[in-house]
Amino acid sequence: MKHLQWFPGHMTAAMRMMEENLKAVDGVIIVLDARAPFSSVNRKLDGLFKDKKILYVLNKCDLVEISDALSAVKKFREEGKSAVCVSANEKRTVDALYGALLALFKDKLERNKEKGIFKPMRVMVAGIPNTGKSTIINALSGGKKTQTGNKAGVTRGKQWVRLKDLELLDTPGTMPPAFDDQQSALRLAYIGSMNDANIDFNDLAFELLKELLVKYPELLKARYDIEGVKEPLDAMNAVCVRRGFLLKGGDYDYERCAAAVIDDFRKGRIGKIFLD
Ligand SMILES: Nc1nc2c(ncn2[C@@H]2O[C@H](COP(=O)(O)OP(=O)(O)O)[C@@H](O)[C@H]2O)c(=O)[nH]1
Ligand SMILES: [Mg+2]
Repeated sequence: MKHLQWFPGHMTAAMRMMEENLKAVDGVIIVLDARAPFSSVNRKLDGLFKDKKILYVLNKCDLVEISDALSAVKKFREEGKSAVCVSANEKRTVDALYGALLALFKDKLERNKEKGIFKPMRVMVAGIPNTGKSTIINALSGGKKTQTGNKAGVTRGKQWVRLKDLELLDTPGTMPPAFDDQQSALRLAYIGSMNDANIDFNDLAFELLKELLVKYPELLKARYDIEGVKEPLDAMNAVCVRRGFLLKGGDYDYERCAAAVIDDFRKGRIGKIFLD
């Protein structure tokens, strides 16, 4: 597959917005995708926020086995980082996230209270595109989206969402300027964090099937009713036959096949798949 492209230039404005707001925030939620929690870390953000309290949120945990989610969280914690598993659409986990945020700021909130200060902790919500940042803010705020308007030291027009003890700032997704390896870039493409417009879906589905044939052959077999397939091209062909993705004249319609496979994966229809 040709080298995946990404465009740091498009991310510059978002990075600048975050830098400008850095002074105004007490901490940061970095939202990761639980299907690829290590690939979806943007080290540039980790660097930007190095002096802030950071909570890593592995979101979309409904799309992976709970054991995979928990062992990923454990790895973050072993590095001394605060991390939690969340499914933005599951209230119980969103409540736990709120609890984890309060715990992160417990000392400061208590110190403020002793001084008679009752101002909310300000938290920026950052991460690569499509990890569920906006959904999490909506879930935390119960969809209220109480906007507190402009704040001193904050770029005009910024929308803060006020919760009881917290105030959240949504940010646009930002990609790392470079990837350690092509594997991580591919995984971000599978989960929809890359711009699909720059991606050849046939290649992407081929690479995804290659990976799944090794790691989750039983899920592929169950989803597409394909037996004894070892090679990704054979898997593409078998899916075309099973689903009737055929062109006039009987050739395989790889485009429809690829779109279906990627969509199935993204919606969790192939099963619970952990990529990292
Ligand atoms: N399955 C699942 N989908 C989610 C979850 N959180 C968000 N999404 C979906 O992921 C997509 C991107 O969410 P969005 O909040 O716009 O991401 P953002 O770009 O980080 O702000 C949307 O289609 C959401 O419905 C989750 O916990 N589980
Ligand atoms: Mg968003």
